Amino acid sequence: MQALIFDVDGTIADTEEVHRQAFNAAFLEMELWWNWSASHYMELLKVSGGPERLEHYIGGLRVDADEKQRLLGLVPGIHRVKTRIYHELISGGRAAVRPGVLRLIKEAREAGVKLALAATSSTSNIEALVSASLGGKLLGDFNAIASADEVSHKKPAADLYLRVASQLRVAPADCVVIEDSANGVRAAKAAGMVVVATPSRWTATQDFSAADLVLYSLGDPGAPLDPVTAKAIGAFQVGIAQLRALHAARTAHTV
Ligand code: XBP
Ligand code: MG
Repeated sequence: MQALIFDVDGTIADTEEVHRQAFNAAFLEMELWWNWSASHYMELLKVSGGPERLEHYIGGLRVDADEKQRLLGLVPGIHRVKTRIYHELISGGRAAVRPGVLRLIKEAREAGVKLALAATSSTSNIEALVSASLGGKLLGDFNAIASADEVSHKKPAADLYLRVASQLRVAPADCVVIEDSANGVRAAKAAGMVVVATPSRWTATQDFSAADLVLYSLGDPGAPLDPVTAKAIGAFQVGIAQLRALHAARTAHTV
């Protein structure tokens, strides 16, 4: 194991509630009488990427073809307003960092394991989140940050993870990924990486059968994993040692 790659939204912090609020606030500001409920947003999250999610939603509206085209033409503007509002909300500290993330980043750095972020969202969204929730200085801890702006195909395509592996100069098979969504797991597996899924409340019902390990949390001293899970991985929290063991077990046969 040479590198640890974190997905951002839903993995580092529960940002999807903030994205949902930003979408709804953008709809209000632009006098589009749409409102995405939490249950509807859970469905919409199966489409990676805000613009693509908006297009998917518009595609399902019962309006005539001309109105649909007009609305599709508004997507870039809606997404710009949504992103501005997202930055305002996220910089107010709306998204709590998930258990184990800060601890694992520190452990990886101390163990000489390279660190990266691979997000379907934009670079500006990643920087806003990391600055607000992880502390701006932590941005420097990442050897690579790849975002949706830089690839032509978003998750579940492998592009983002292949890009971050090449930025790290590490073979994909030597990377371990932490992901909260089925699209993200599929993308990392398509890139040939070992993946630990930590589903969020938004993705809990998705299919994680492709993941190498599924945990509801990475655990922390203050939020230890339950005894059954702890027995399975040999610790009450996921550390670099557990990730190394998983990586070794999952890559032993591919000599
Ligand atoms: C996150 C996404 C993004 C966010 C919204 O996926 O799919 O679209 O939901 O951000 P991942 P944007 O966790 O795989 O990064 O509106 O900027 O897309
Ligand atoms: Mg995610």
